[in-house]
This record gives sequence, structure tokens and C-alpha cells, in this order.
Amino acid sequence: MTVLHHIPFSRSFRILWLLQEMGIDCDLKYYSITDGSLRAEDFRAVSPAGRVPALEIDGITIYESPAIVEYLCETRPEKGLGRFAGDAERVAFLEWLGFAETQASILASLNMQHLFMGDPTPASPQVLKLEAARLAATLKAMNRKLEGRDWLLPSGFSAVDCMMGFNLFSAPYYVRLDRFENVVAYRDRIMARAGYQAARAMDGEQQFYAKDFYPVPGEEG
Ligand SMILES: N[C@@H](CCC(=O)N[C@@H](CS)C(=O)NCC(=O)O)C(=O)O
Repeated sequence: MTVLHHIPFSRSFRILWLLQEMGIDCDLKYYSITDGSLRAEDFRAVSPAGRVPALEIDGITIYESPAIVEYLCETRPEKGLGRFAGDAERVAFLEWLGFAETQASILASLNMQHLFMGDPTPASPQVLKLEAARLAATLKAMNRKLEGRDWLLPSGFSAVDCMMGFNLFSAPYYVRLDRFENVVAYRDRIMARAGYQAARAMDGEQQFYAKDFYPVPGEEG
């Protein structure tokens, strides 16, 4: 049986979504960022850094979302969601796999500072401003790349859309998306996909965000 170690609305959603796009059934094993379950010894045996996602499939366990994505694409080439060595889009595919984590690491930093830090160590407004600007820069780059395209790769939907697309559901808590019109249209296309909708139905309630938007302190107006 395929088992995805999962936290709703976290990076493990990328894998849940890709599995749905590929038509692979999975069981979900749920964790929480705050209840210590990621620090348990038995989970460390699954994911050494105590992070999700981790995926049990084909008799092995894999952690790190880009590695899982690459493995699923390579072992299921008939699904058409990978771009392999020799393919004209191989380099772009690899770049987006890396870019997804560049962008997600900024989101993780903003999440940490806005949601999980507090008294007695409130986050620095300067750092929050810098991180929001860095996130906006990644969205601007995406917006440019999406000009005249439906999906990140010119040939059509691929696994990198699951990697990058996931980030677009956290980014709007920190940066207004409306100035990135290609990104907004892309996000709408994502939400219309049956695979995305099936994954969302399985995902579970998000427990991170209590507000719709987290402005830079002092720039609330
Ligand atoms: N590069 C890893 C990052 C995984 C990661 O940091 N996941 C977060 C959830 S989005 C997590 O498990 N955080 C728990 C923690 O930081 O303690 C991947 O893409 O799989």
C-alpha cells in the first residue's frame, strides 16, 4: 500500500496532488507541526529531518518532495508528467523543481515568523518586509515565465506544476497576487483540474492561517 506522511496544506500536498494526477491510490498518515509527532523516533526513521512529505511506495520510503516527484515520474513514465534526460524541457523541469523550494523556503520563513514566533521574540518588521519582497520577486519571475503559456513548461501540464502550484496557495497570505495576472490565471487553471480537486478533498483542514492576509507590520493600511 502507498502511504503518504502528510500535514494538511503543507508541502506534502504536492505529492498528494501528483498521486491524484497519476491515479495512484494512497493512505494518508497525518501529523501536526506543533504536537511533537514529527519529532517521534519512529517518524525520524521515515524522514531523518522530521519533515513531511515522506512517501512509502514500491517497497521503499522516500523523503524530500523533489526526490519523490522525480521518482514517481521516472517509475511511471507512461503518465507523461516528467521530462527526462534528452528531452528539450529537461533543464527547465529541473530548474522548476529547484525554484519550487527557493520559493517555499521563503514561505516557510514567513510562516515561522508570522505564525509561530511571538513573545518573547517577536519577528523583526525589517526581516518580514525583506522576506515579503523576496517572495514577490519569485512571483514576478513566475509571472514573466507564464506569459502566453497555460503551464510552466510549454508542452503542457507536468509534475513541476504540482511542485510550484502548491506554493501559490500560501503566497497570497503574504503578497497580494492580483498584480501578477498570469499567476492568477494559472492558479485558476490549477483549481479547475480534477486531480487538484481530488487532492484538496483528501487534504484536511489547514491549521496554519487564522487570517486572510498577514501584512508587514506598520504597513497594514
Ligand atoms: N525540502 C523539503 C522540505 C520539507 C519541509 O520542510 N516540510 C515542512 C512542512 S511544509 C515540515 O515538515 N516542517 C516541519 C518542521 O519544520 O519541523 C521537501 O520539499 O520535502
